[in-house]
Amino acid sequence: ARIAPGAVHVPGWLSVDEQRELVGACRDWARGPVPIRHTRLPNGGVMSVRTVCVGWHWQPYRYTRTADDVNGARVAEFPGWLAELGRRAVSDAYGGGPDGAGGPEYGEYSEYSPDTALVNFYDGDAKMGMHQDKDERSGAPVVSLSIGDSCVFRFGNTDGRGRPYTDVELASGDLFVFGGPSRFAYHGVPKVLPGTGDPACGMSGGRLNITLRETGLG
Ligand code: MD3
Ligand code: FE
Repeated sequence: ARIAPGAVHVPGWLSVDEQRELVGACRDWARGPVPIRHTRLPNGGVMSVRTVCVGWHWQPYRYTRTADDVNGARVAEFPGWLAELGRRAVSDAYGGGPDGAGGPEYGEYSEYSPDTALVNFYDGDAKMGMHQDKDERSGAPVVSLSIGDSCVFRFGNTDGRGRPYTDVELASGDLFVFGGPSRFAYHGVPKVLPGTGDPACGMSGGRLNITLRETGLG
């Protein structure tokens, strides 16, 4: 369903097998070369979610090749199969008939070439405050894949953290693509709904979110 121009939600996009394979890949990345960690914020706080990066290492407010805030190692290489998955995601969301955006008006999905993935793991009371993603030097869409427990995802506007916003429940296997005018909208995760995930998807608790992006860096 189209939530806003360029923002398309495709429930149940990933099969259970695909979810289990993605969880396995995320488990490998979480071990290293740069272990999963609570990102430190410039104001001294730490994020409640744990994050591991692939391709480029994200820290607020920049991307680096090496994790100078963790262990100095170079992050895992961004695999070709994950870029392929991203192209299929944008194509399905934007080309998918009357519910989708209905055409490649927000860029040619055949040229979508994500070079970084941010893997966020939510356990306990982890949440994410309203923010914009603007550390990328590219207006290409962001692809979001959810696995495990469902969450309330809050999709806002480009002016600020407050209303108007729309709350959408994201469940295991759901795809969300944010492009065009939605690319720089404020968004956040006010809560995760414990016990809602199917263990067959590979998560015994908590929520996993994988976002694919183009950094626009060489
Ligand atoms: C809308 N992650 O990693 S995914 C993030 O579920 C992030 O872990 C959330 O926000 C999560 O930055 C939300 C949905 C999402 C991701 C990126 C976006 C929505 C977006 C970028 C622009 C607009
Ligand atoms: Fe974000």
